[in-house]
This record gives sequence, structure tokens and C-alpha cells, in this order.
Amino acid sequence: MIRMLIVAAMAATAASAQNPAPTPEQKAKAEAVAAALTAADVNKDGKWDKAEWKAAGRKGKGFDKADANKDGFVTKDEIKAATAAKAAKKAAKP
Ligand SMILES: [Ca+2]
Ligand SMILES: [Ca+2]
Repeated sequence: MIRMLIVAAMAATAASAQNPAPTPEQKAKAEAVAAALTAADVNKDGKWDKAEWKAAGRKGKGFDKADANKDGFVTKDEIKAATAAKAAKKAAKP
């Protein structure tokens, strides 16, 4: 398990160093999340605050996870990073 995580981490590092473009699956996921973000972005500031996040039916815990810089907003970039991290974690599982 640990070895697989290391391999996944190395693969993610190599991918970001050599090929910054996400996989089609990651891209589709990120776009789906971005579309959901646009729909839930009530005040149209291009990011989610916690109220908007919860209004979209998401859990507060997920918000805290996605808000990487802890500024109280989740941006599309943070969504992308969280989606990629989730995909990498999933890929590491057998
Ligand atoms: Ca907003
Ligand atoms: Ca943030």
C-alpha cells in the first residue's frame, strides 16, 4: 500500500513536471465541478463561500479540505487541485 502511494506520488510529480495537462477524465471531472460551481455561485464572484457550498448540497468538511489556502473561499483552481489529488488517491488504491 505504501509502495503504491509512493509510485502514485512519483507518477503525479512526473505528470506535473512533464505534462501539466490533466487526463481527459480529470478534465471532465474538473469541468463538471466548475459547472456546478458556476451554478452555485450565487453572488457571481467566481468562487464559493461556505454558504454557497452548503447550498449546493456539499458537506462543510469537504469545503475545509478544498479550501487549500484557508481564505474562506473555494476557487476553481482549488477545486482542480482537490479533484486531481482525489484522482491520484483513487488511482493509488488497488
Ligand atoms: Ca460566490
Ligand atoms: Ca481558498
